[in-house]
Amino acid sequence: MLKEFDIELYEAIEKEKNRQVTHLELIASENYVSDHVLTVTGSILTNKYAEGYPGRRYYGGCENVDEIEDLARARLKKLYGASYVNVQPHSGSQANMAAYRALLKNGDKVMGLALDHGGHLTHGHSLSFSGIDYDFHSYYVDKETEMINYDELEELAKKIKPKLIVTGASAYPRSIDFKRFNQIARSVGAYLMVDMAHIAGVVAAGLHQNPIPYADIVTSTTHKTLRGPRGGIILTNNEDIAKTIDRVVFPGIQGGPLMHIIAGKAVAFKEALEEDFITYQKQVVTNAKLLADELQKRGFYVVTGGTDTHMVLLNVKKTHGFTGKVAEVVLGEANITCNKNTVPYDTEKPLLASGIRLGTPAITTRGFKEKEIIEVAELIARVLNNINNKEVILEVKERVEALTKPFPLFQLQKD
Ligand code: DSN
Repeated sequence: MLKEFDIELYEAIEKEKNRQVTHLELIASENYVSDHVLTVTGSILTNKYAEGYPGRRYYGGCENVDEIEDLARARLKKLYGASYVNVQPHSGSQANMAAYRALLKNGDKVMGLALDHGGHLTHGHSLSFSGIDYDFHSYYVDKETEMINYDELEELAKKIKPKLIVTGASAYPRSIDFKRFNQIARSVGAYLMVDMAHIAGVVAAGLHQNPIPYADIVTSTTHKTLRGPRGGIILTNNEDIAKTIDRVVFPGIQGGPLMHIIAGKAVAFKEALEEDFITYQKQVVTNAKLLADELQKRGFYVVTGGTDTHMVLLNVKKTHGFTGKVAEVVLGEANITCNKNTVPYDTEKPLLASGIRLGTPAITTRGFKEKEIIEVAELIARVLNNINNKEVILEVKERVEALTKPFPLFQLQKD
């Protein structure tokens, strides 16, 4: 029907569908949602205004969406063992904005992991609202180990005396000790906030320490390892903070919640509570560890020497002499999608970067196991060892097609 009404848009979506089906998706923050999540997020729920919260709305006719939001909230609480949750943030950035506004006043001191060491824009970058509204001080990973040095962090926190310490990362492949973060934050009288966006699925499956017992506020997106629709969530065990968060999200930052997305979140949380999800996450981590090993065997420099999560960070500048941007573009020509990424102590600007970030959530959803991961590592190496050889790139592109074909993507390939 869309084809007849709007051919330009239809064709653009078809092209994107084809790209998702034929490319090897290695962006660590992406995933493929289930047919159920797709159905619900494209449903009639998009028609409903529901400003407020279940039972306390500013619009009539909210009895059904109340039920939906309550389902999402109950499932999310169960998934992480949290007492209070807010499922309305439209994104991870808005969830973080709400968390800061709930705990801080403009100008308050905050510590966050530097962007080029794995942190997120909203952890204090000067161009983000976070760096503009608050007095952010970066902490860094250790130059040798490329991992967080908790003793140094503690020393820094004693000097800076922040009101809040933020942890969680976008490009840090190792597990994070939230318990230790809690001890450090408490020792200087600071709040602790954990942005678990990247590892939310790994945490839900019990394969990474759960931040809920240790953090005053936990934020996340729902579309990365958690494999839900694009959006944000906030969790806490503190009733007073929970009340403030609700006020800050609405009416503080947002108006009407996206009820179709909240319904999609409810589906994703139900999926994440199933046994299959643990099996999936175990494979995600196994695949990432194997990818790191196989790339190391092929001469690549894996930042921190490996991974504990879904993510592998390569410093290609160190081993191959070209930037992450070059690597991203050439891999793209072979239908391998990833993103350039700065590495700790990078001398390149973020738009060039010395590294690339790879992730296994999407290809694992697709069904890739050890055998396919070894082939993925080989294909990456073939391309990056031959960036000027068009024949090799074409040959890899054909191998990518052969590798992905036996793994149809839900409805996309059945249409
Ligand atoms: N842009 C996301 C990522 O790729 O990690 C973080 O928000």
